[in-house]
Amino acid sequence: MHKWTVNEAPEGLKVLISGFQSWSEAELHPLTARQVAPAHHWQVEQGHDPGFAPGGEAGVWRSHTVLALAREDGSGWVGGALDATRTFVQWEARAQGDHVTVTCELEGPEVGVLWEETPDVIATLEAHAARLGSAMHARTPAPLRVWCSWYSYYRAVTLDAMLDNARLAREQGLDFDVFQLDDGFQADLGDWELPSAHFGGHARDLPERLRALGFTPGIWLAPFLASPTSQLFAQHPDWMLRGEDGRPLPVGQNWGGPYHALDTTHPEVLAWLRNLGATVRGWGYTYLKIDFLYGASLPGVRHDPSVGRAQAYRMGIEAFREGAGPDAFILGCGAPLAQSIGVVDAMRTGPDVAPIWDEESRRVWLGDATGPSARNALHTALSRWYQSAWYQPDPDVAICRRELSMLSTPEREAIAGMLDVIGGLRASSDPIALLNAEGLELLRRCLRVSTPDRPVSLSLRGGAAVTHFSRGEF
Ligand code: 9PG
Repeated sequence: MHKWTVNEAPEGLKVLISGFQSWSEAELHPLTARQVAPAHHWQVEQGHDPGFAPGGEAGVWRSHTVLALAREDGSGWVGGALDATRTFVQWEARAQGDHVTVTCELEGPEVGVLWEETPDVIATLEAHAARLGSAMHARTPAPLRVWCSWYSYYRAVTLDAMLDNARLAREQGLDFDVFQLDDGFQADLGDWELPSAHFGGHARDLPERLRALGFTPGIWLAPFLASPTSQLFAQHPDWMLRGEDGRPLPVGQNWGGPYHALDTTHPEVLAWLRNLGATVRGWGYTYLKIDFLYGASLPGVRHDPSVGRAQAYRMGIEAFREGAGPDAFILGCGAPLAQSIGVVDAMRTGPDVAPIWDEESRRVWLGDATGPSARNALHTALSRWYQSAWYQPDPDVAICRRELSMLSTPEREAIAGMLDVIGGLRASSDPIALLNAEGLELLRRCLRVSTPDRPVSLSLRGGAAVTHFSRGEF
């Protein structure tokens, strides 16, 4: 463990944190405030690191890979790491009377860590992020413009809905590069090759038809998950990550119940993952959104106990990449962030957007800022601006429709502004037929690719911390 003392009154400092995985909170906060800690264990598994969960004590802040302390004038301290391939780098800042104690724990092989005082926190954090990105051979291809089925059709997506939207997008001259099928086409979690009853076809029937319309076919998978009702689970119960009691570990609650994760230290699991990557490529998909990746990185009992959990995770995504091929465009989601550098092309850097601005009851009263909402998505992705050196950031979809949405015009505009500032992937899920002239105009604006902006200051206002970007405030 590394330890430093910052001789500075905690009251004048802000802390910038970035949580474990895509959906975990990243935000600027007053150091003396309390980091939210989730009330339910399933919220810990799905949005936080159970091995390094937020403490929930006032003045104690936990962050993965990087952590910064900032004074009002923009000076302060930045912590970073020189490598995170097989190691979780876990930072904690603790306000203690007239000073702050900062610690950094490494879970996995030893890597270099840096703790630097700086006149310019923003520039130093960017420099740390850039150094880590180049050390880990970050892939940062050109950003893509993606239509994704999730945020309007959810699990009820059909083959016909995909094709109808692709045709309409073409007719309207909307500049999407990719049409991506999300969750709902498959019979069960893990049984990717069996279609669901409602989908109206097989996922392999889609790519050729999308290509004929001029779009790159994309598909969603949760390659590390298996539902207890799946054939995968029935056939290979020994492939699951286990608890101390020897039973397959539940790694979250969704799809109507608990689900399990594959043990990516098992050689048969790695072979199965390679085969899965190759199979969906064989169906004609070259854009692969791989989701719920955190499952393979949770604490648990593994086939090879000598492999740490960060390394186990890395072995899993590397196996999938090998099968998919070097030219597939891979978007990670629900994924440990820095440990994915060099394997993924793009990464979701926040929780899901939803057609509501804020779910305050979950965020404030249940202590969980990882839930779907426009507010959470926007705050989190903006607070990770420097991660554009690690992969192409995906701040999630714009919502331009007025129907099936509780967002006001300024809220829809705020999401559009955030996409512009982040300059990463551009995505939408709006059914094209629901867009009126104003919606189409906003969507066209959201699909215009920009270069990432830099924040101009990290400051405190009325007790709340805000990150100011040069092209707008959120
Ligand atoms: C498909 C979706 C979409 C979406 C992903 C991810 O904690 N949860 O229960 C939880 C459920 C869904 C979710 C995130 C968290 O969304 O981010 O884009 O692909 O899966 O199921």
